[in-house]
Amino acid sequence: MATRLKDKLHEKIVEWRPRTERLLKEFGNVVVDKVTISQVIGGMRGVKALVTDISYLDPFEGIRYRGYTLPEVFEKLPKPKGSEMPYVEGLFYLLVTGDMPNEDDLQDILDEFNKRRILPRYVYEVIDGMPCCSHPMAIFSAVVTTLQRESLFAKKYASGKLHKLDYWDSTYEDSLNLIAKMPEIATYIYAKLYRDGKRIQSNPYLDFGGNFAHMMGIGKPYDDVSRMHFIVHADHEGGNVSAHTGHLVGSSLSDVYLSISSMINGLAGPLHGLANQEVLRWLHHVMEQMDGVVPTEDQMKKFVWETLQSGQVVPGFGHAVLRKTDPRYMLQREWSLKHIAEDPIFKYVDMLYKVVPPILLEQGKAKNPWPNVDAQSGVIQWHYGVREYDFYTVLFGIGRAIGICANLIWDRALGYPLERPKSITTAMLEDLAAGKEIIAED
Ligand code: HAX
Repeated sequence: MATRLKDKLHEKIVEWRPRTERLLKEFGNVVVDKVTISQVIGGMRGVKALVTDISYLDPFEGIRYRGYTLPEVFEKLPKPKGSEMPYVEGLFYLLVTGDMPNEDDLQDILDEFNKRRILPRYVYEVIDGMPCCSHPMAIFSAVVTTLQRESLFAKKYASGKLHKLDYWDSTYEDSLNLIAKMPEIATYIYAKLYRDGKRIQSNPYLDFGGNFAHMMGIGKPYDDVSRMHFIVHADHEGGNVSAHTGHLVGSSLSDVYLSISSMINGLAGPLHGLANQEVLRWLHHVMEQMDGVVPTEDQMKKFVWETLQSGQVVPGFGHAVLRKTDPRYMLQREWSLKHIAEDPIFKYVDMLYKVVPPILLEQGKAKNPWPNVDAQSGVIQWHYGVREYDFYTVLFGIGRAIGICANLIWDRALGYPLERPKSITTAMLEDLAAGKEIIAED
C-alpha cells in the first residue's frame, strides 16, 4: 500500500539508481584506497570499502545523518508539543529520504508506525520461555529472529515472483513492521526480567519515544530521554560492527528480521554497544569500593590505572574512527548538566570526563583518549530509575535498528550485491612483506 513516505522513497530511488549504475559502468576501475598489511590484520581500520548515504562519520566532527550534524538534527526535526526532543518517527523519515518531514509527512509516518506496533501473541511466549539468566540482548535477538515468520520479503521471494527492482518495497514494509514493534518487545523483556512480568499496555495516542516511556512506567522527562537515546544511537556510518553485520547478513538477501537480529548480536559485544552496560558495571564497582562517596580526583585516577594495569579497557573511552569527544556524548552531557547534574552518579561520570583522557594519553596506547557515546548514556537511564544495566544495550539496539533498516532498504533499492571480500594467508602476507608478488585468485 502506498503512503507519502513510500511514494517519496520510490521517487528518490528512481532518481538515485542511475548514479550508482554510472559509477559501476564508467568508473568501476577507479582506485578508492590502498590497503596495508596492518589494515589487513588489524580489523580493516580505515579501509574505504563500503558505501552508505544514510550517515557519514568524520573523525573530528562526529556523525552526520544525511548531511546534518546531530545538533542540526535535534534542532530541525519536528517535536511533540511541549517536548525538548524530536519525534523518532521523523528521524526515520529523514534517514530514509534525506529530507526533513513536513507536517503532513510527519502525520503519515506517525500513523504508519502506530498501526504496526501490535505484537503477535507468540512474542510474549518466546520471552516467557527464555531460560533464566538469559542476557536481555540474547532475548532481544531471539525475539527478532522468531518474528522472521512475518517477513513479507521472505514470503514474496519464496513465491518466485519478486523482481530485483522491487526488493526494496517489501524490505521497507518489513523495516516499518519491525521497528514499530521494538518498544513493546523491549519493555516486555524489561517487565519479564525485572518487574515480575507486569506489562503496561501500549498507548496508541503516544509517539514512539512517549509510548516507550509509558510502557517502562516512567514519567516525564523520560519520554524525551527515550527520544534522545534512540536518535543519538540510530546510525554511525557503515563500518561499525552492528551496521556492518546488518549490511553483510542482508547482502545474502536474508530479510530484515534476520539481518537485524544479527546486528543485535554484534552490538552485544563489550567493545561495541555493550560498553554502556560495562560503564555502569565499572562505576558500580567504584561506588562499592567508595561506599557511595564521590571519590577525589586522585582516588578516581587510581581506579582507572588499576583497570589499565589489570589488562582491561576503560569502558566508554576510545573509538576506532573518532579522534575527539563524541558529539553523542556531548549531547547527552548537556542534557545531564541541565537535568541531573546533582546526581552523584553524574558526578562520577563528570570526573571520569576529566581524569581518563590524560591517563590514556600518558599510557600512550589508545589512539583516541576521549569519551564515546557509551560513557554517558547509562547514567541517564540510572538516574530515571532503569538501574538494571544489562538492559542498556537493548535500548541502543532499538535506536540502531532504525539506521540499519534505512540502510537495508537502500541496499536493496540500489542492488548492492552479496558482500564477499577476499582473505589471504599469513604466508602470502609474508611474501608481500618480502617484496614477492602473491598469486591470489580474486
Ligand atoms: N581503555 C584502555 N585501552 C584502550 C582503550 C580504552 N578505553 N581504547 C583503546 N585502548 C587500547 C586498545 O585496547 C589497544 O591496545 P592493544 O594495542 O594492547 O591492543 C590500543 O589502545 C590501540 O587501540 P585503538 O587503535 O585506539 O582502538 P581500536 O580501534 O582498536 O578500538 C575501541 C576501539 C572502541 C574498541 C577501544 O577504544 C575500546 O576498547 N574502548 C573501550 C570500550 C568501548 O568504550 N567501546 C565502545 C566504543 C563506541 C561504540 O562502538 N559504541 O557502541
